[in-house]
Amino acid sequence: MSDNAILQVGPLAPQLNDTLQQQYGAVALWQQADRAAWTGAHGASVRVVVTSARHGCDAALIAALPKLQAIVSFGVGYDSIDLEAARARGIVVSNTPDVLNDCVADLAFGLLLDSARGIAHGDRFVRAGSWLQGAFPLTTRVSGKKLGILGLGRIGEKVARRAAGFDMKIAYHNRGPRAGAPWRFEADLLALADWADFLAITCVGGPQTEGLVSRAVIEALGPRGILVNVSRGSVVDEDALVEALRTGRLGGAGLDVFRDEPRVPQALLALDNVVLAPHMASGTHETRAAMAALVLENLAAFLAGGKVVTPVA
Ligand code: 8YV
Repeated sequence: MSDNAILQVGPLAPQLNDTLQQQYGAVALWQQADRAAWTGAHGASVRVVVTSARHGCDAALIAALPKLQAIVSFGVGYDSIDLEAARARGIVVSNTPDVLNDCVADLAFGLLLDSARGIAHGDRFVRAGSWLQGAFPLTTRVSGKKLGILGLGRIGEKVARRAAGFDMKIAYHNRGPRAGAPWRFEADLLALADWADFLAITCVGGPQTEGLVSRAVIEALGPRGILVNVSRGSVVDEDALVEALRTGRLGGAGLDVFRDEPRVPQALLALDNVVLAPHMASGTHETRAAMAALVLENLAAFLAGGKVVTPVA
């Protein structure tokens, strides 16, 4: 392996950073004073990029690395990686699917419970001493309600299974019905939102889902409806969402993802009908360790045999 053969785009978990640097001699791109100057001088020696859903790998970086053969990413989402540019050059791309399904679904359900039952709001209420002045307002029942799932993939299915434990009625919208799925397929997202009490977004990000949850979908969910998003901020018309939450045209929301992370629309900070989370759905010790292990497995497999374990389809 030549010097600079592995390039790490941004910081990952400290232990993973250490392994990549010490065991694989990975170069930390984010620590270079001038990124373009570094790729200009050393780009031709890079064979593998290690990145994450957050740090990505765009067409410009791919173009600056003429010998690049693999992009190994930490995270299941790959909307920040230019797959077309990678495919055009025969570059293999891997992600970390499955190992995070449970934790992401857990958080989706947590956000749903919190948005409906006002757990974080109740916590603020107690801390502020407001309980001494009177009772907390009534909240929304979750058990037995209708849950719409946008994107019944591996994570969406885990959300559905949790919902079944709450005796919920479940329907989903995908590009087409998913073979073997026991839940009702709804071809029209607007109809799904209209039917559902709650809509959970678990689809992929990127151009094919950009703005799918439009103003019309948000308004179909309605003043008593709750939107939960653990996918990508890009799936939702965020301006319409903020306005609907502010004016009561949407009942509530639980959001782990935003369009311009870590910046959250200022208007949301003052609202009690939204629960805000800092893109933390996969962020447990257990899941992040499993994701890191899968990154290293993909890297080792590629270096040993030119194939990754979990390629992006
Ligand atoms: C990660 C994610 O937290 O897997 C994904 O696609 O969005 C999250 O699990 C994060 O993006 C990793 O950088």
